[in-house]
Amino acid sequence: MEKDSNRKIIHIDMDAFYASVEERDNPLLKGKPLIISGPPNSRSVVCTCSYEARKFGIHSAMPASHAYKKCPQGIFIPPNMKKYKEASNKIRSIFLDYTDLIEPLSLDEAYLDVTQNKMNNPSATLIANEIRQRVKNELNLTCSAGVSYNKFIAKIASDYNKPDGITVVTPDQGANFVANLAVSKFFGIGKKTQEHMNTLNIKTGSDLKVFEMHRMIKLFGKRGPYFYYAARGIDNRPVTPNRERKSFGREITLTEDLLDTDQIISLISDLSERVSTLLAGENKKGRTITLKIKYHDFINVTRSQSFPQPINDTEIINKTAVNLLKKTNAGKKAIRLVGVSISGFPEEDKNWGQPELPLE
Ligand code: TTP
Ligand code: MG
Repeated sequence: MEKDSNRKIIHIDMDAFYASVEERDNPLLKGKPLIISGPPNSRSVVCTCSYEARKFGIHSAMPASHAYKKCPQGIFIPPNMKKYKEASNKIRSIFLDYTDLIEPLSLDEAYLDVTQNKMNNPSATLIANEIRQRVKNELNLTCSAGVSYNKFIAKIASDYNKPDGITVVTPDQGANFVANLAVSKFFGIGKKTQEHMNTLNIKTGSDLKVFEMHRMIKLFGKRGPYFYYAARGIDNRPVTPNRERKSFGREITLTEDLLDTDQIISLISDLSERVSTLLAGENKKGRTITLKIKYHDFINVTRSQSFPQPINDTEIINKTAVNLLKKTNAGKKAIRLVGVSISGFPEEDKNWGQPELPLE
């Protein structure tokens, strides 16, 4: 595979998105530890929290009750998806001034391919800065940007100078950037693969790079080629606008294994809401709901249900996913990941070809 370094890819990710929208709309909240979740005495989980709250060790997907223990003076506010969706649409319309090649990953995150762009601006860095400035001026929110020649590096770069920062990795710097990268940052490397790599003494991109393709495949199976190329700073996946996606899904990896069914149901409700928001944004309906569970021992199961008519309703997605949960051993066996997705779009393009990177 040729190293495709001619592209210009920007990854944009909003800073503490839901929390920042709430702070913006109520300045009294500014600088306070703000937690977006249901009440702390409920089974709810944290959607996100302000950077101030992160200082107390609070993070996404943590039970709200834990967040309360860590920071009793925290301000707990329930999510208002309509507001976040509205902000997300406005951000998207800013992106559209530059390119139609936009691949949203969630309400607050997207890849943009600006190799060719509507401004005829040859500098992706200037475009990224302009977008950041416009998001600030027009939405009164901050975001962070990663600019590079592929999606893999752009996404990692956007996290480097968070919040309100930008990181540029040029094609010349790519190999070095990846060489110094902890393998945990690679897409699709979870705890289990990390442990496997640890036993092989692989800690960074440069440790990974020593393996030839055949060895990589022997060690990591079908994900071998991805690791082989990623370690060399190569990722030729195109920026794929959503209409070409065959499924929309969201999943949460838990920091601690979870046995409590009520808490899993609460996570499913959060995920269903996010999946349905994604669908609404793309004006899509799907026929098949899939629940994915990964148990503490890393065994994955998926359970699906299909409907005669395509749907997009949050309640139906949620109810279906919760019903599917009963067909798993969750509640008996602790889990470490839960995911909800929808597929089976009527207008699906059967020739859709580019596979996503393999997930663990
Ligand atoms: P993130 O981009 O992961 O987080 P963030 O924007 O809040 O913070 P950061 O500055 O680190 O980017 O997710 C975007 C939004 O998605 C987040 O504001 C809330 C929502 N979300 C959930 O509801 N549950 C989750 O488990 C996660 C990870 C995010
Ligand atoms: Mg974000």
